[in-house]
Amino acid sequence: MLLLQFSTSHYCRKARLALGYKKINYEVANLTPGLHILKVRPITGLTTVPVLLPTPNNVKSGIGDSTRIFHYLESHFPEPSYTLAAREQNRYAWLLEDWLDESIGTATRFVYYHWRSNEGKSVNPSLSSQLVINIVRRQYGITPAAVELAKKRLENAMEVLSPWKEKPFLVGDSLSVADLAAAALLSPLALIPDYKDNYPWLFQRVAEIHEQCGEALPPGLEK
Ligand SMILES: N[C@@H](CCC(=O)N[C@@H](CS)C(=O)NCC(=O)O)C(=O)O
Repeated sequence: MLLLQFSTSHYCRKARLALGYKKINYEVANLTPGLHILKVRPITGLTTVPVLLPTPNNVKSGIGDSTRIFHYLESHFPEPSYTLAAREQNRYAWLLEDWLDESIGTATRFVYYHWRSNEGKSVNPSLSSQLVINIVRRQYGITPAAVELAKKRLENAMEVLSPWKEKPFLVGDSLSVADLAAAALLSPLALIPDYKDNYPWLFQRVAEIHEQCGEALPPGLEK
């Protein structure tokens, strides 16, 4: 199995968490942002990574979008499962997964890249890094006004994710797609002191899930 990815993408991290949770052997191919389109569009019709190739020499098997990758893995590698036994709970876990993917992962991206080009510039002040960050900001329309809206969405997300304060699972009594998606899509915030200091419970769960999935901890949480 081969995962086409950007090494720093939180959506690719989301796919890796699912692969790791299910203890599947896989290789990664790190693509160059921009040029990646030449590789992935003919396979999936999309311009985004991650893309999973269950059979690397048959590109027709390619699966684009991390949510579709979750579904594919659950149907082909059922154990260990991230489907919840109670149907209502499982439905809610997938709803959270979709919201995390479509709304919160994007909000994280806005807040993270804005921070990297301002207070967080010292993470990598090199011209090449700042150039890439500026290209990303322009590509996604990361303006100060949009960043403010993203911060509000993240504030609301902390309320929705508050079950993590009391127990290791967002829904029900076992790990679900909601836990995997949240652990990946909020992980870039671990580098931002305001988030790291205000939401210690969040990053404790993010770290626990990474450990359970055999995935290296994200920047800001390494030991
Ligand atoms: N909903 C998609 C989002 C994936 C996504 O936004 N990937 C970004 C990297 S973090 C990407 O490939 N961007 C490049 C582009 O849009 O051209 C998923 O879950 O796979």
